[in-house]
Amino acid sequence: MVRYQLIIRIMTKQVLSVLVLLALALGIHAKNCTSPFSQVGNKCYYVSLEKANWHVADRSCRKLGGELMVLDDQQDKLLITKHLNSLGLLTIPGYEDSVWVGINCLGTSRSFILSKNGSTVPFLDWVPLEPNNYTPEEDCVGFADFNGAYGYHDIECKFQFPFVCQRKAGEDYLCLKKELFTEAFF
Ligand SMILES: [Ca+2]
Repeated sequence: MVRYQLIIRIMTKQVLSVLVLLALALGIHAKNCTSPFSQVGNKCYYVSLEKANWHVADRSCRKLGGELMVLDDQQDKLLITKHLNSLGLLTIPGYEDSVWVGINCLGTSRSFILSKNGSTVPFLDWVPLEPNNYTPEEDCVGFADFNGAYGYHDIECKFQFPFVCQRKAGEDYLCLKKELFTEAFF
C-alpha cells in the first residue's frame, strides 16, 4: 500500500513537473516576440495599418529592428494571410488591397532579391500573370489576393500600402531559458 502511495506521489510529481515545463514553455513562447511584434507561427510580425510607400515602409521596419516581411514557405503564407485577413487586410481581390514585402528589383535588371541583404528569394510565390512590369517601373513587390490567388506581384514603389515587418524570434533567449527548464525539472 505504502509502495502504491509512493508511486502515485512520484507520478504526481512528474505530472506537475511536466505541467510547469509546459507553462514555462508557453510563457517563453509568448515572450519571444517583443512589442510591437506579435507571434504568428514561428515568426514575429508587426502589421502597420498606416500606409506608406515601399521605401518608407522598408525604413520603418528597420527602425523597429526588423525587416519587411518575406514569406518563408506555404505554411508561413497561410498563417500570415489568415492574420492579415483578421485585421481586414487582403480581403478585397485586386492589387489595391496589398501589403508591402521585403523584395524588389531596384538597381538590378528585373531580378527580384531580398531587400534586407540582396540575396535570392527562397520562396518566390507570384500570383498568376505576375511579375509583368506593367507600368513599366514596377520595381517593388506587394502581397495581395490578386489574379485569383494570394501571392506576390510587382508594382511601382511609390504606391501607398500598409506593410508588415518581421523579426526572428529570440533564439538566444530560448537557449538561456532551456537551462532554467533543466533546473526546474530536477
Ligand atoms: Ca505587376
